[in-house]
Amino acid sequence: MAVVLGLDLSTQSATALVLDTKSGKNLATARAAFGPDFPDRGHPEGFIRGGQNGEVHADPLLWLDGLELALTRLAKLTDLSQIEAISVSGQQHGSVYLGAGYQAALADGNPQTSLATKIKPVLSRASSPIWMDGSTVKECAEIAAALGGDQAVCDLTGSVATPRFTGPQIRRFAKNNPQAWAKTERVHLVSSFFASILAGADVAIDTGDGAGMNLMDIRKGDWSPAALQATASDLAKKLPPVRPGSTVAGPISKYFVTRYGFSPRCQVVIGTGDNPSSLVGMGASRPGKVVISLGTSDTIFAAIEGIRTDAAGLGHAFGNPLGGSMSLICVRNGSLAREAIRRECGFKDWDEFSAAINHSPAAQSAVLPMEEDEITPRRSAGRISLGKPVTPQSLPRAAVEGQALNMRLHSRWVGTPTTQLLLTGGASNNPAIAKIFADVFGAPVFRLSVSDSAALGAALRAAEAACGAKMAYLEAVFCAPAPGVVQPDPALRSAYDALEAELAKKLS
Ligand code: ADP
Ligand code: XUL
Repeated sequence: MAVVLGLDLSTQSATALVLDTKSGKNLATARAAFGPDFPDRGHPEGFIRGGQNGEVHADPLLWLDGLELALTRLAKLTDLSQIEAISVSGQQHGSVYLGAGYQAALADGNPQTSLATKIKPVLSRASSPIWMDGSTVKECAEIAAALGGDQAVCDLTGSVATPRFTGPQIRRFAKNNPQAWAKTERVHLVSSFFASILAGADVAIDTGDGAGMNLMDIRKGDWSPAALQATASDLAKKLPPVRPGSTVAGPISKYFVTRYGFSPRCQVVIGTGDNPSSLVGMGASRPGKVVISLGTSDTIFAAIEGIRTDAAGLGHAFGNPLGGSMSLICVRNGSLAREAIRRECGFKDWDEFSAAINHSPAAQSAVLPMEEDEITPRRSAGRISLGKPVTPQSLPRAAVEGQALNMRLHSRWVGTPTTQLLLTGGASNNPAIAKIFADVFGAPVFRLSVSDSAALGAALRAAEAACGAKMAYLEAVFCAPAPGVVQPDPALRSAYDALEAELAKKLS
């Protein structure tokens, strides 16, 4: 049994979580928020607003500074030399482009220069497209045409060609910046980039996160030569290999030993995406449990038997980092839309927002708050109103109900009834929001005692892959539901059915 570290590099923050698997204790959690902790960088939500043609990028150097700040804070809370293994969770689909000299930069153990200082000169693309980027509609059509149409891409890669996915993003870069593409020697996902930073060497992409690229053969768990060819020239040699999530990359780099006091024996396990990582952290890696994550994006996902794909092209099949696959639906207008509504209503905090929810009757009206262009459903920014007209007082409830109904509608293709929901992500701690999800899905809602499920999943994967711990034991110890299950109100069922039917009609 061991002390392990899980790192989550998400859209808005870097989180570091240390567990002692023997005592079952969470020894320390530290976080650095890319916006509030780095006000001079000018990216209050961690990404770069105002890109052309739907581009949304982020600064990989800010992510590196965020990692260093989280580790600096962590070192004040716990002894980092006791950590035996680390793994990483990263926001999915985002990509980092590295050019000549990148391997030496990764291996540079000099503690006097920061990670950002080492990596800056070897970036062949200054910024990283992230999952919010919708600029690649044309490239998606080109990839689909080359591979025989949407259904063929979906059968091959688990998803239709999807604008935020890495393959279409790479294609757009290679087409628009051929010189910079020629200079690119390696494309990493956020998860594999940070695993490489920790290992001080190039590290593989896992099958979980690799499935979010439109490049991996979902059944073989390896790059599809046809998809690579349809995407960009020379892509095969610019990608790291794909490996199972249990792969141990090697010992931590000298930089972390000398700068932060890690043991040179600490092992790095390859990373995965934040949603696959949360699947593990929620104890839901075997089929039967449905997870809803209310973070920057709202996602609903579950481990599934075999592979299922969404004929409507909005849902995805990803790899399950512990083997098999998982379904996923991602809604872009999650927490940032709830924040926008909170601001619009003039509420100073979440307590006021929640009070407004509690003072409005349920299942009367719903609003799908697409404050920015949405990906599920694929729609330009705008709101869809359902049921009775909404008032300023009822808007918070109507908006959260609209978000929950939208998820319910778009997860029907998975085909498994939701008998219980596991809720995670920043907004899951809000009891008024949790109650709406219980009522709309007609299922009890559980939350876990350890929040930060993506970082927790990374820590559990590290313990299993590098320290020989058994996942069944780890789940029993760290993934127990917190007291206070939220029960649904069955009397609301028919009203929500009617609102969902109205939403389906308005979207058809
Ligand atoms: P990510 O991992 O995508 O960076 P998190 O899961 O950490 O995001 O969630 C961050 C979001 O959680 C914030 O944008 C904030 O809007 C939301 N949040 C935090 N606390 C509450 C709350 N009590 N009620 C509703 N939303 C909340
Ligand atoms: C999933 C997705 C987002 C990101 C950021 O497909 O795009 O959930 O992983 O959290």
